[in-house]
Amino acid sequence: MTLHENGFEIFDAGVLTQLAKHVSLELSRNCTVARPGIRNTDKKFASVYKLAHSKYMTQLAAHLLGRKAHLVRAILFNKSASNNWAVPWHQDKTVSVSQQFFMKGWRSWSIKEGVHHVQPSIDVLNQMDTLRLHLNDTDRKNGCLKVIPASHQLGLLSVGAIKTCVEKQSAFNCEMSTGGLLAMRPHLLHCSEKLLSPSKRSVVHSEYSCFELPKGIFWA
Ligand SMILES: O=C(O)CCC(=O)C(=O)O
Repeated sequence: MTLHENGFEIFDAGVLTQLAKHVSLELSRNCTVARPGIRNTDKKFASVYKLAHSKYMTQLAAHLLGRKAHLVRAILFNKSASNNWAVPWHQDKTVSVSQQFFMKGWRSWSIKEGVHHVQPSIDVLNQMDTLRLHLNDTDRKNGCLKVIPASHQLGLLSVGAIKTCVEKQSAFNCEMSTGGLLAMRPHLLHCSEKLLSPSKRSVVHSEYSCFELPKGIFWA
């Protein structure tokens, strides 16, 4: 299954196991926030910065996109018995940038945690990949990510179109081992369910893009 055709691809990234362990250790010591998603994680935790800028991650992102890629944002998705949550089927349509600017097709500007967020046009999403590093073994019982293969090829979908697509097509459960890496297009339809077992599930979700922003604007 390739990222290009299916919108996702699983890599046996044994090489990342050590980095995953460092991230887990730092988070177990210093991450006290119990929220589904912690934004700007690369700016809050040195081990996540190291991971997101590691040679393996940046080279893989560039290889998958066919051009040099930059980190757009890094989010930690944490699920545990005391911080249990689910997300419905959706597409990731938002990026974060250093300041607001005008560009055709970019809309819905907002500020989250002091950072400008915006929905870019679909051609930008097609020039992005998300690399999700798993910090624990993850399966259906502890809320692994579910995806609808190839749904990124349908473009940006309305709520009704998402419902139809999910009813008609089978979902794939992205069951992964610790240190496993899932690459996906941001607009691949995905969701995840609550934990049904006591084993926690943490993922560092890093988005990269080869899209060239206007001069003086940076991914934030
Ligand atoms: O990690 C998850 O379970 C959900 C992640 C998510 O909602 C997202 O990537 O937008």
